[in-house]
Amino acid sequence: MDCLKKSSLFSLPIFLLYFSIILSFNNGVNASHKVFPGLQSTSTVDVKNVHRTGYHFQPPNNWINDPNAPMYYNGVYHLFYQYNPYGSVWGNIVWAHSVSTDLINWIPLEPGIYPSEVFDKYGTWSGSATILLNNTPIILHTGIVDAKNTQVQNYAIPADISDPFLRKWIKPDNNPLIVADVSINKTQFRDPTTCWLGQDGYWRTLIGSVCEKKGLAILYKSRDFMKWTKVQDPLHSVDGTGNWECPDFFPVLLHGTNGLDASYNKKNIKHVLKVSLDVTRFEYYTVGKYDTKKDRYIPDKTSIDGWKGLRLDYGNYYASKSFYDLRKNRRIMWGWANESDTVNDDVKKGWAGIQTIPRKLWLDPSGKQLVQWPVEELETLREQKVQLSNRKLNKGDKIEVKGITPAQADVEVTFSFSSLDKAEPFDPNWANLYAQDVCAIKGSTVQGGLGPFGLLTLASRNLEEYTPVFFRVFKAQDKYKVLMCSDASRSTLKNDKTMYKPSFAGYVDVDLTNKTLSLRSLIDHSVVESFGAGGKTCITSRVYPTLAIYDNAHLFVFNNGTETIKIKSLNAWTMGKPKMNWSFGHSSY
Ligand SMILES: *[C@@H]1O[C@H](CO)[C@@H](O)[C@H](O)[C@H]1NC(C)=O
Ligand SMILES: *[C@@H]1O[C@H](CO)[C@@H](O)[C@H](O)[C@H]1NC(C)=O
Ligand SMILES: *[C@@H]1O[C@H](CO)[C@@H](O)[C@H](O)[C@H]1NC(C)=O
Ligand SMILES: *[C@@H]1O[C@H](CO)[C@@H](O)[C@H](O)[C@H]1NC(C)=O
Ligand SMILES: *[C@H]1O[C@@H](CO)[C@H](O)[C@@H](O)[C@@H]1NC(C)=O
Repeated sequence: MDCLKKSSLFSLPIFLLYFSIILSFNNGVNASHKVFPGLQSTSTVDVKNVHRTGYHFQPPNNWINDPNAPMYYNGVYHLFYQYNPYGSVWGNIVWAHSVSTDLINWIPLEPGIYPSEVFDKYGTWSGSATILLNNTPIILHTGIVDAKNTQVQNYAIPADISDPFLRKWIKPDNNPLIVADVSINKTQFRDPTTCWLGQDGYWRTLIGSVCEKKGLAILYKSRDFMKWTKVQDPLHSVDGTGNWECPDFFPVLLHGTNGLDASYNKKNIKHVLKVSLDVTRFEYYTVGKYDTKKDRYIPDKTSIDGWKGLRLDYGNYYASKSFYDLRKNRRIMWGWANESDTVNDDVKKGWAGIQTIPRKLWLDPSGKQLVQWPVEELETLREQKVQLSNRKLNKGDKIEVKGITPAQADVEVTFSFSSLDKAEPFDPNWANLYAQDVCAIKGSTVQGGLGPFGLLTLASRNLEEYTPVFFRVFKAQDKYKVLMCSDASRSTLKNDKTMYKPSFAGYVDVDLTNKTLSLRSLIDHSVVESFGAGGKTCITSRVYPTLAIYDNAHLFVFNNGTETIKIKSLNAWTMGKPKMNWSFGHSSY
């Protein structure tokens, strides 16, 4: 592939078209993170706790972003993450490190990787872990070598493999392992994946990149993990999608919910390629086939390959990374949920960013999409429980769920209805819109036929503030379309026009034969993570109520459609606080 050297004359009209689309989304900013040089080392005066999460992963203060190199090794889960030790905006990034035996309670350690050598002096960015055949872990990650943002791929290994927590990591002198050749834009060349071993005995990794607006998953091969060569063509690329960050490539079983090691490659599988699209700041994936002879990935015809494609999550969720958990034979994914408030708010509150609850993921029996579900360990935090069943909701009704702490809760509800007849017609013009745009038109206050119905989370008593998570069923020409929304537009009374309050939404590809729809929401002070239809569609919203805080937060179930909805069953729990012993470690940066 000679992307940068190729004449672009032939593709100029297409290029211009994409370019204008990208510009209209992007406001001209084409960097991963907005950079605020003056604020990067502003230390926190006062850590504001009101919107801190109770059971999500979050250090005591400062900025965090991408989860890095998650792995399970010798009985211990490791989570590294991009962290600014000196401030609550992006900058000064090191790899903070925490360990756990259950994915819920964590012990913080000193940073595992931080800038110190010529090959990473200007930054230690994201990367992944691979467990080698001799059962030792190795990390591949991106180093920034100069002020011009030149990116190379480095490796790190544990200093003492007998230390159960793998506290210290070494970056050997033969780094960097991979540098960009002339065909690659070296400022857009990052985030190596977990490596997989081909039948030919070569390790492979993907590196995210872009060339002339074509997103790329560049493929490298190595026999000994030290000497890497670029494969001529990328594993996959898509015109007009812009820069690909944090690619993730893994096999999934055709049947069942078990996970597979990255190198597994037998007949009973498909592959998934996930990329974080820098331009839209969302996570897209396709399900497809990995042709190992050609070393190419081909998405199935049922998977849209681009901005209209499936997203892992339709909300505040980015830079996710999955790993194979040998302990429970499952694939687990971590994702970063950024803040939706303003940079000034982040500086004031002294922290920014959380990791979402780790999710188990597997292929839906249809073979067309993934299913995601919070890891079962989360249920150990469930405390007081309330239950409702067989409760009717007519149009305009709402029922309060009492007896738990709605600001820090886990809610599972199954709705049923007796007919699909009242589903509203789906306007054919909406086919060109994103689900989010349809939700902005048809919100919870717009009465409908079959829906809107769902939960009002983080609600103040008189609904001055609330974040509704709900369904709305439409009748399109040949089928029903189920819209799921998590709408932040009324989430806060804070009068700041610059605050991000999107009506996040996705469609749910679900069989309505049984006339039921289920929803689970993890509510945690400033985050609502929701899973529709057993995890087929997931949406994370970050919200900042001013009234609906602590004990003044309420939870309601509502229906605003003419079709009567029944709460078939509802189980809700107060969630406890995991141990995140933050006084331990955090000594030396
Ligand atoms: C490389 O990427 C940067 C950042 O997007 C861009 O400014 C620059 O023009 C690109 N260089 C080339 C040669 O395309
Ligand atoms: C239901 O619709 C009515 C009429 O638009 C609106 O006033 C009310 O707030 C809606 N209820 C919810 C829970 O959004
Ligand atoms: C419908 O319900 C039956 C009985 O509970 C169940 O076996 C079946 O899987 C359900 N079908 C769908 C599409 O949910
Ligand atoms: C935190 O961890 C340290 C070291 O393991 C231990 O001594 C201390 O008691 C712990 N503190 C809490 C509050 O759990
Ligand atoms: C999270 O923050 C909002 C508000 O500033 C931005 O609009 C999003 O682009 C951003 N998301 C990511 C993944 O950075």
